[in-house]
Amino acid sequence: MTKIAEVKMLVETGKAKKIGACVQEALDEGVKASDILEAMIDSMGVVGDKFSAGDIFVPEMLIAAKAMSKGVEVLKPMLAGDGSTSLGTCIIGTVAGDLHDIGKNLVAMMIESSGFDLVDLGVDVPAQRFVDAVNENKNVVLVACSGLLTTTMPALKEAVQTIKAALPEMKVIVGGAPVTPEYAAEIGADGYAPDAGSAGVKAKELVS
Ligand code: B12
Repeated sequence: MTKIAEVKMLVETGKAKKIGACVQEALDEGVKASDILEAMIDSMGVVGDKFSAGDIFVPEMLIAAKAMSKGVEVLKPMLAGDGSTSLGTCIIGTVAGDLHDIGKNLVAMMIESSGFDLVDLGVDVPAQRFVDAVNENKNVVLVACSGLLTTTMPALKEAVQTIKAALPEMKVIVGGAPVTPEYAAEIGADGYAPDAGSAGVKAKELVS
């Protein structure tokens, strides 16, 4: 089995203890960090499909997520930039009712590496908390909201509308698997990106 296939298998079977070493071995063999990340994201798709099909349940999704996070920890130094410049502060969080954070964490990493200072509010963030965080932190230029469930898309809308009502000039970027560019525009967000790499690029575009 190739190292990358092994990494995928370790994510799908949720082997958090073994994955760090395996990711490191893949890197040592010359596999690119971005290819390893892509393979792990693919694996989370496989996990989601198995969940939809009723072959696995929430605990298995959770251990797969833990394994993915451990793998990302090893890749982080290769994927993130040096953060030496600052375009301002970005507040990020997953909206109320939603506990998914892997995608949000990857987006946070790429926005940070695009030159922003980052304040991560975590998951299940009430709309007003985004506004409070803008007021509590210095030089906030962007708020990024993540939503992974169709049932939390209304919470995404509430977050954007609460931010815009309190802070009309603040730029807001949204994303997450069920979010489309059309939905982002409809709820009044300034930007949308489908993945972490393009989130970094879009974030920069929005504030320049
Ligand atoms: C892992 C996982 C979990 C874990 C989460 C652990 C964690 N720490 O994150 C746990 C077990 C907690 C979980 C719980 C649930 N989950 Co879940 N979960 C997943 C799974 C398998 C992977 C998600 C993931 O990490 N993907 C990998 C990352 C890298 O991708 P991503 O999140 O999409 O992020 C990328 C983009 O969307 C984008 N992006 C994300 N955020 C943002 C933000 C901005 C600003 C931008 C620009 C871009 C952006 O960039 C990211 C990086 O490239 C998905 C299946 C799937 N295919 O996604 C289901 C999935 C999302 N879950 C689902 C469900 C149903 C649930 C539960 C309701 C199950 C239950 N019955 O309890 C609960 C809900 C709990 C809650 N209240 O949130 C469904 C959602 C269906 C739907 N359409 O609403 C999915 C799709 C599974 C399925 N096929 O049915 N889950």
